[in-house]
Amino acid sequence: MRNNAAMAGRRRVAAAVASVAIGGLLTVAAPASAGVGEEVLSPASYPGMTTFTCRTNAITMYPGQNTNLFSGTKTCPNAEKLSGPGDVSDFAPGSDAEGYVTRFKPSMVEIKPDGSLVTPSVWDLHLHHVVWLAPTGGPTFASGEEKTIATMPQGYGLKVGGDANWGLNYMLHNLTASEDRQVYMTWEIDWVPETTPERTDIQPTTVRWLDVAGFPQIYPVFDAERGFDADGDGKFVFPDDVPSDPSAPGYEEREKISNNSTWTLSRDRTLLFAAGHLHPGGLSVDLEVARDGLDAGDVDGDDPSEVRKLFRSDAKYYEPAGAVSWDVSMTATRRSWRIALKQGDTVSIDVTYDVERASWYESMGIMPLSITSAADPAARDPFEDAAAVQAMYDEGGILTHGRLPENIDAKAGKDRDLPDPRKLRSKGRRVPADGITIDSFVYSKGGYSATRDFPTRLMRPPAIKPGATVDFTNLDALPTMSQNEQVWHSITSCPAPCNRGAGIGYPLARGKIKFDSGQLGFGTFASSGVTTGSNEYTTPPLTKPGKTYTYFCRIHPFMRGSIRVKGGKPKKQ
Ligand SMILES: [Cu+2]
Repeated sequence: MRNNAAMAGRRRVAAAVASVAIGGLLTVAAPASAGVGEEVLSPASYPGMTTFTCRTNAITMYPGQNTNLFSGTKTCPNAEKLSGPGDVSDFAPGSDAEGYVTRFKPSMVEIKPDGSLVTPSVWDLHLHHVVWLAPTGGPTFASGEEKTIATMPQGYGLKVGGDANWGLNYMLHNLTASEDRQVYMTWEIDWVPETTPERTDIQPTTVRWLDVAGFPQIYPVFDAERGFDADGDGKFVFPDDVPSDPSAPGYEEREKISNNSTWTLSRDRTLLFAAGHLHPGGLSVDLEVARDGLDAGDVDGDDPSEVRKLFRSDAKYYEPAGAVSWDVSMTATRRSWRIALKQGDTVSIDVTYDVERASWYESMGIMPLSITSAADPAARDPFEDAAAVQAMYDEGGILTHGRLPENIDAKAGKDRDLPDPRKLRSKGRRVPADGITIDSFVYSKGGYSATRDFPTRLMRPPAIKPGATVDFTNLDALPTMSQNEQVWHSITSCPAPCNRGAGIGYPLARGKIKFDSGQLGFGTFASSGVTTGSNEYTTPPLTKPGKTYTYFCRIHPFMRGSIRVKGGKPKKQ
């Protein structure tokens, strides 16, 4: 069954190599505050409100892991009080206490060998996504790297039992080959206990989850690639820009479009809070509503006068390079934002990616809406009071927190003093007849790690004839291995020299010839959509004589390789 005793040994070597890349783990320092004068959303407050931290039990991070997993949790496991009059007994096993969650702040910490807790950097370990599935069913709170804080407006909260059972869907990501590390997923909540008689100062909310690429996909992603912008504006809007012509670029994304990007209301509702989630390259998540009127059509939104914009959740990128990293916060709706909708209205979202600078694979576009059935006098109807709703839209959103030190992509693009692969001699090296393998986080031949002092002789590009394709086999993921033992890698083209430090913002997927293998491996259950279900991949033809093509692994971006096209006549296609 396990053929990986030797594999584990080889991994340890790779881990040693990778530890060079991840040296200086504790270097994160900047405060997690908003910039000077930067406005952030303030939480509501109530008599009896208490702030707790909650966390999972320890979760082991495997070398290179990127699995999509499910488990159970509670409202506030391992609760500790931070402030307020309450106590942790509300969350004890068997507790029949009920209350309202009015603020939810997610994160993840690493348990260091000395027991201290450190929030890991995004280029090392990251919380790629976590979704809390409410006891009543359905996704409710969620987080990606941007760690948006869900804060309900004054007068509203999610009502739940203190000892209620929740589900947890999480994808934690180890960008390195390091082993034997453990993390907690953490969440801080503002908790307002229910009283007898019941409180009148707070109304229950529910969450409606909008997802452009969700159900039936369990791993709700699509690709936003260079060239998908049919109008050449550098932006790809999903799902609106997905072509219906099978020959047009991006048509293959059509099958990823989910009905969950829209929601038709079965009764009147008020929208209270919204914030978008997207990935690097993403610019905004947009929310609008359609109401059918007295026009010829019978489809919601078939007449522009029947559509109103409700909110744009903007990605605020802090790093100078812009929309290429996880150094981002999302705007949420302001406290005054209240939208009254009617039965039959259809709300929908779309997400916009910048596809001019790079291709963005496995991208998301999600916006959970907090809603209530209670009548709110401050709510405005987008059709009966269009000016008021337009004003809310024009005012724009507000951040829920400032720049997070752990999201600063400190390693990306740093000079590692590696030679330019284009300038290295091949010295008679050829791509082997059976192709290039990936073994212990290294592409052989011509593979290198973006670490200082990587041996130049190993970096020499192997050669192929013009127009040839190259086969890759990922030996770190064999069908005989369990999911935790596998390491999924991609082969993704990057522009030469592709020899600088690894991070989310470097390298970028924008090689001269566009290719990406997807994650090579054999994921099971919720991870089956994460991998390609194969550990083999063949590149498109590499055409230009004299050119050196570079590539990297999107999952472990310190992994690089190059191939040179050399000699011979171009191969007939
Ligand atoms: Cu990899």
